[in-house]
Amino acid sequence: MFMTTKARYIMIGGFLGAGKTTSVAKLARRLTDRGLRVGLITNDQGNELVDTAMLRSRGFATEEIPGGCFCCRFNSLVDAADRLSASARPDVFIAEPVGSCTDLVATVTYPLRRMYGDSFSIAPLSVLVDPVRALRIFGLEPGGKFSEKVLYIYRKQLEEADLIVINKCDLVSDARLAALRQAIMANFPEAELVQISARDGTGLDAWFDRIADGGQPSGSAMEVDYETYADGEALLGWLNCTAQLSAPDSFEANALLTQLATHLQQQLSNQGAEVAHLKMTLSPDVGLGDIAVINLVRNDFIPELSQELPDPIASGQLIVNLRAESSPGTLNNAVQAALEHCRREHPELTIVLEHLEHFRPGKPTPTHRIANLT
Ligand SMILES: Nc1nc2c(ncn2[C@@H]2O[C@H](COP(=O)(O)OP(=O)(O)OP(=O)(O)O)[C@@H](O)[C@H]2O)c(=O)[nH]1
Ligand SMILES: [Mg+2]
Repeated sequence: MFMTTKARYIMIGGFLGAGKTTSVAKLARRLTDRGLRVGLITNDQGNELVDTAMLRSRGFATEEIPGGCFCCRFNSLVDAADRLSASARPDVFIAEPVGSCTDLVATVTYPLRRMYGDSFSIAPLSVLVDPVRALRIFGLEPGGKFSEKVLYIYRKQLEEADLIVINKCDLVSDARLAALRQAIMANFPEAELVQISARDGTGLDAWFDRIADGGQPSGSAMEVDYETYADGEALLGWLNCTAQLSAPDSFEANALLTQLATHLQQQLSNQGAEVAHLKMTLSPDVGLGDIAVINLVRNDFIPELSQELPDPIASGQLIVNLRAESSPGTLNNAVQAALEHCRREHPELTIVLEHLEHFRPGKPTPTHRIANLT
């Protein structure tokens, strides 16, 4: 390792679409404003990541580990930290694991503590929760859910959390939040519960203070049935794609992203695919680094532009990252149809597909697993 003093290592987990990247960006901004250097690490099962594009567009030093989760690519995680150390010398690393990943304590933070304890001081593990999704999963409200084996992963994520962070509290009433808090406390009594809105800033100070200097507890890590975990991940379809978009004059990037997302949403709902997270970015080829970002976190919500471009653009790169409970082929058909729809609606637009992969995540096989740290 390049570091001479201990850097803080903060991991922010949680299911797909819970608000991890939004929170990472907020925390990174807060730390940067206090004069600290931050290094961010993103992770995905595929390549060409929306999260990396989004965090880099905000000016943060960001390394990505594509093509597999942190636990299965532990050495890549350490290499990414080394690269960041060489370039940005971070005081604080913030890592976002894949949203379908669990067992992070035994396979990531315990190995880091045992092997790199001289370099890193490890924060308690935060696991974010989208309250609308969680109310459905805990059976408190009706609405689309995932299959039982996917929910196994969801519950395991919460079980290993040191801090369960209910995010998006701006979206739900106090009564709904109280019901959710009660359900979480009854099911996961060991965890500390925090309530925030990464979007409007509510509760962030208290949470950030808690992960800025608290230590991670030791002891037995939770037990995980890797067969069920693997089956759960394999029920999810994964699609990452990039395309180059251009027009002789210019086109409205925000409107185009909204149209694409809405069309995709319709296609996926028609196919009975439960969307976990559809996220897309459009990065202009020229400009100051601003990009447009759109997200959809469940079938019955609306695609939300979380970042917009102020002006029309002449050309740019589209990245699509789609995760849903469905076959990869269904996701591929939906994306192809949505792009085709765009071509028909905007004959002036040239759309050149550069990269497309669609698959089910493979069985997780961690590089290390430390079941108990004393
Ligand atoms: N209303 C509301 N929306 C939020 C909040 N935090 C995040 N979001 C939205 O939730 C969506 C998903 O946010 P991300 O930060 O991309 O979620 P993520 O957990 O990183 O998702 P994956 O990386 O795909 O697992 C985006 O549309 C965000 O703008 C919040 O506090 N309130
Ligand atoms: Mg993310």
